[in-house]
Order: sequence, then C-alpha cells, then structure tokens
Amino acid sequence: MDMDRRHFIASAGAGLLLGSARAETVEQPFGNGVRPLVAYPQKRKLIRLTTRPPQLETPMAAFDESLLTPNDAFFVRYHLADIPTDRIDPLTYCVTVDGSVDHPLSLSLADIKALGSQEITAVCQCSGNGRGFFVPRVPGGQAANGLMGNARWQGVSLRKVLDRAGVKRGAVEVAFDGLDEPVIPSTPDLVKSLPLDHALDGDVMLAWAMNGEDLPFLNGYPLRVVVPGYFATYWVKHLSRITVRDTKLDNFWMAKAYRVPDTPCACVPPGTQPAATRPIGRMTARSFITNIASGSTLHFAPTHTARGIAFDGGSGIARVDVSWDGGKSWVPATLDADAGPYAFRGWIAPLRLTLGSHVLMARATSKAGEVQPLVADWNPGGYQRHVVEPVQVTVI
Ligand SMILES: Nc1nc2c(c(=O)[nH]1)N[C@H]1C(S)=C(S)[C@@H](COP(=O)(O)O)O[C@H]1N2
Ligand SMILES: [Mo]
Repeated sequence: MDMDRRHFIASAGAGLLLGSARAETVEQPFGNGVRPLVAYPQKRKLIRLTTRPPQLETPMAAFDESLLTPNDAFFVRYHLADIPTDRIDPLTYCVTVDGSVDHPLSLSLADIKALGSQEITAVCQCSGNGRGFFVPRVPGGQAANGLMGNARWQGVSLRKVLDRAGVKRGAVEVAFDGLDEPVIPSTPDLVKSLPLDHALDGDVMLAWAMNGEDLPFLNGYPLRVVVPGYFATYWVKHLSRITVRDTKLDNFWMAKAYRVPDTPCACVPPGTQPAATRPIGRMTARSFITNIASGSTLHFAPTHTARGIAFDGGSGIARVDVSWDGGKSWVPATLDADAGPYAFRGWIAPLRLTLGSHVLMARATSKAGEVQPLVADWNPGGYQRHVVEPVQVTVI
C-alpha cells in the first residue's frame, strides 16, 4: 500500500514536471522567438512575453475571427509589476480630477457613467508592435504583430469630465495616472500626458466597456483612457488621476521613453541615434493578411482568397492592394464596410497561385495618402513598425 502510494506520488510529480516542460509554445519568426501559450483570467491562451507584469500577445489567427478583437484575445501590456489585482472595488473606486481646474473632483464610476456615454470603434496598438522584427534588433518587448486589437469602446468623452471640473486659463496639458505601481522606488510611475487641445477634442474618452462588456481586468478595469488614432502608450489603464497641468510633464515616460526620431519618417539609418526626438503620436498605416499564416502549404486551386485587416492613425483606409509575387505586381482588394476611421477595415482579395513558392503581401493606402513602405525603416526604440509584411506560402 505504502509502496503504491509512493509510486503514485512519484509518477504524479514526474507527470507535472513533464507537463510543464511540454507547455504549449509557439515560435515567432525571429531569433529567440519561442514563447509559451498561457491562459490568464478572462483570457484565452495567448502568447506570453513576460510573467511579471503579465504581457500577452494575440496570435494573428484571432484577427481572422472577427473585425472586433474578442475581449478574451485582446493583448495585454504593462510596464510596472505591481498591477492592482488587490485594490479595485467598483463601489469605492474613484478618479481624482485635479491640477489647474476650478473645481477639483472625485468621481465614482457611477458619477462618470452619469456624465454621458459615447461609443467609438478604435484600434489600440502598442508602439512596440512588431519590435521583434527590427534589424538590427533593439531592446524592449520582443513581440511579433499581435500587440494590437480593435474594439468598440464605450465611455464618456474626456471633454465632458474636464468641462465639469472647469479648466483654468494657462493650462497646457492633461496627465493620466493609473493604479499600477512600481515595485521598487527607483522605477518611475507610469504617468502620460496629452496636449490640452487634444484632450478636449471630444474623441479622447474614458472607457468602462469594450465590445459591450466591462473591460477585462488586464485591459484596465474599471476605466481606461482611449485615444483614438494614437499609439496605446497614452491609453492609461485602471485610471486613478487626471491632472490638468500648466507645464509640460517631463517624467521618464514622456521625456525619455516612447519617443521617435524627430524626422519626417520618424526613422534614422539603422543602428544610429537620432539628433532629436518627439513623443510618439498617431499610428501609421498598416495591413495584415489574417487567414494565411506565413510558412503555410496550400493545395493547388484556380483561386485562393486572401483576407485581412488594415488601419491607420485616423484618416481611414482608402485602399488595400495585394501581391503574390513579392511586391512586383499588385491587385486591389475589396474593402469591407467602413466601421469608422479608427477601426480595423476588413478586406478580401482573390489570389491566383501557381504551384511552387510565393510571397504574399498586402499594402494599405490611407485616406491621408500614406502608403506602406516595402522596406522597413528603423528607429532605436523599435516603435511604429509599418512595413509591408511578407507571408511565405508553398502551393502543392
Ligand atoms: N496603467 C497602465 N496603463 C497602460 C500601460 C501601463 O503600463 N499601465 N501601458 C500602456 C501601453 S504602452 C500599452 S501598449 C497599452 C496596452 O493596453 P492593453 O494591455 O489593454 O492591451 O496600455 C497602456 N496603458
Ligand atoms: Mo505599448
């Protein structure tokens, strides 16, 4: 009996070890790209970049399911390891509005919801989306292209909140702080700011819901900033404080991080440092093939279909072109219905593939006239990758 029990415990232990050693993984198409697939609360299995704080990347195939990225597939990014899992009670939660205002406020979730409600479908994309593809490689989260998602955000426009507080003359910026904290005092707290006129544009909002449900905890429950068209670094989660400022915020996260070269392309020759930088801002035009993974083998057919998504920083998508000869010739894709200038725009295109190997590409053109480049540009932060992405297929 004892022997059996010991044997059982020993083999159960071995099983657990084997189980963890065999955790499901994916391999991203760049060096050192093996990542575990892990399910966190309210999330399906996603590609884990780091454990503390949790950072999760969405597999490209999820973008093929629906134009609105499912909440359980939406990526997760944090900078500070002390995320507020132990200190959010929706009944006592409140946001402070202070600084250069006539009436400092402390607003409960109910107060905020009572100020009004609007909905905007918008892409939330990390500035470092695709950083793992940078050549030469750059430091920072080594992600493929899954640090993005498109959701229907519901919330109140920040303008309504600031109108209630009364912005004083001379104010220049609005700063946002969340409930997550550094774990050591030398790490700067994440506080981000927007120029006052941008903060008051009516589209910048405080959102409590995405895709018709409360925000998932890891996406900023119970309230986050949404800055349509802008990179996600400004979309502060678990919002706790809004401060109207009469000087520019000069902290680490504004003055040192999340800055791009102050050149027209926001780029510099690979491997060099820019002479001057500016805060990262609007997103650039991008497109992705979502229904065919790079490296796939397809069976011969007279036509195949490529399907995908495109978006930009808020002008909207004018066209998407598709190539299956590595970018030598292009055919226009058919665009899906327009869900607004900040949303993913779906598209579909027929491919005529002969036997053998092909490089598929999609290239977006924005309504502002921006066309995706065929050669990647570079910056030392690994920000705003927007090159046309090749998809290798073999037809047998
Ligand atoms: N409170 C808080 N908000 C934050 C961050 C953070 O670290 N803490 N990171 C920002 C960055 S850089 C990104 S890319 C997005 C990620 O949003 P998500 O986790 O909902 O996908 O959150 C932004 N808001
Ligand atoms: Mo980010």
